[in-house]
Amino acid sequence: MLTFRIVVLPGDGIGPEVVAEAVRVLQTVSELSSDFELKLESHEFGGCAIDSTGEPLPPSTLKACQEADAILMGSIGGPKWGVNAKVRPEPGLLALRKTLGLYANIRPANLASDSLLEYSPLRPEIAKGVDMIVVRELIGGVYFGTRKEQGVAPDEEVAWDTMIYSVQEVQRITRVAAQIALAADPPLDIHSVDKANVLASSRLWRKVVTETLKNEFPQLKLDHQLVDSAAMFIVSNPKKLNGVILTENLFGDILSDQSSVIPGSLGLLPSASLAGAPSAPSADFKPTSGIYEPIHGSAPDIAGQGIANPIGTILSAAMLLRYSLGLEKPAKAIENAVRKVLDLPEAGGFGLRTADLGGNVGTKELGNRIVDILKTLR
Ligand code: NAD
Ligand code: IPM
Ligand code: K
Ligand code: MN
Repeated sequence: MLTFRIVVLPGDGIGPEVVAEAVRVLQTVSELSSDFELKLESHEFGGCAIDSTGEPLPPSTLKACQEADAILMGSIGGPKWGVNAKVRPEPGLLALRKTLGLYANIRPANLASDSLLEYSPLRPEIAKGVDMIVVRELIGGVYFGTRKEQGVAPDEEVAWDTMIYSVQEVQRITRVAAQIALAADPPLDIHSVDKANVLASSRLWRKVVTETLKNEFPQLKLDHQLVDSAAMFIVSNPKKLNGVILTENLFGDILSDQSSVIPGSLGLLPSASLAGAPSAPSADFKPTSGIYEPIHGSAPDIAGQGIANPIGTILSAAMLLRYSLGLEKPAKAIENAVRKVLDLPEAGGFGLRTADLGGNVGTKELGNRIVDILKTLR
């Protein structure tokens, strides 16, 4: 029997609420299997860690993450540790990603079920058939370039951030995008998104993406989009961007939240942050650790009410099983259980939904139903 160590970082706001449901889902697949066992342990991270230890990423949490087979995270941050606070949670997340070398952030955006078409703010014919994967560079760009805060002197009137990319950083994320594209049959198209009409770092990006794909993956189809018009296409004609959207850190952050309007809620979308391309679920699977989290934040506006949508976190747990543990079967089972819960002929024929999708079931109830369905899907 294989034993895996999973570090759980619930975080702040709705983080602990949505993570609790994903943890129950993982415990359920662990109990249902005689092939593997998941050992889950929670650690403090983010605002809650600032409150108890003075820092967002305590050394004990970092150490546990470094030793884990995979990390399941909720979300960090909130008004209590807002942009003017001396110590903030967000730098802790950037430090964790950087220390673990997680440069590849994979954010699939598609409809978990066609029954969600009813609730997409886009017209059904626009939303149906959208299947995009945002591959976001995660530990470079303007997030990590040198920056200067505005000083305390009254006449100090500047602050700055630097967007910087090296050839090697662009090459490695391009290779991840290419391997994801090639893992599909037929291979996916790659849409590289930049702002090469203005930014020097984007001109380097475009050149390196073009050369890397031409030299190493000539079979793949590549086009370049400027980020402003790509943002427009995501809500007007998203299928134009079906395939892999390959982009830098900040653009990927923004475009992935935007792409969540297609299935109807930010609460639905999962992510994986990895130190390389995901390994194929096959005999030559190579284990790699990573952080798995919904793409949304701590949602202070609804925290504590028990109404957050746990599906993004539950689908992140499925990605964890697939990419870090090589467990394709339970990953699929979780995805099927999510689809089934959305398709249930209840609540007026629209399936079970949390409030963000126009429904009235709570976080726990939705989690319960997903767990119940999972138990029938062996
Ligand atoms: P947010 O993603 O927390 O929320 C944006 C909107 O989406 C809110 O109206 C919220 O209620 C809704 N929403 C988000 N997740 C939902 C869910 N699961 N179910 C239902 N509705 C959901 O963005 P924000 O309010 O701009 O940021 C709040 C805090 O979260 C900030 O401190 C930010 O830095 C942090 N944040 C953390 C992460 C992370 O931990 N990786 C990601 C994004 C934002
Ligand atoms: C995300 C978040 C983070 C980011 C913040 C909280 C640092 O928005 O995970 O998408 O910008 O990467
Ligand atoms: K998150
Ligand atoms: Mn974000």
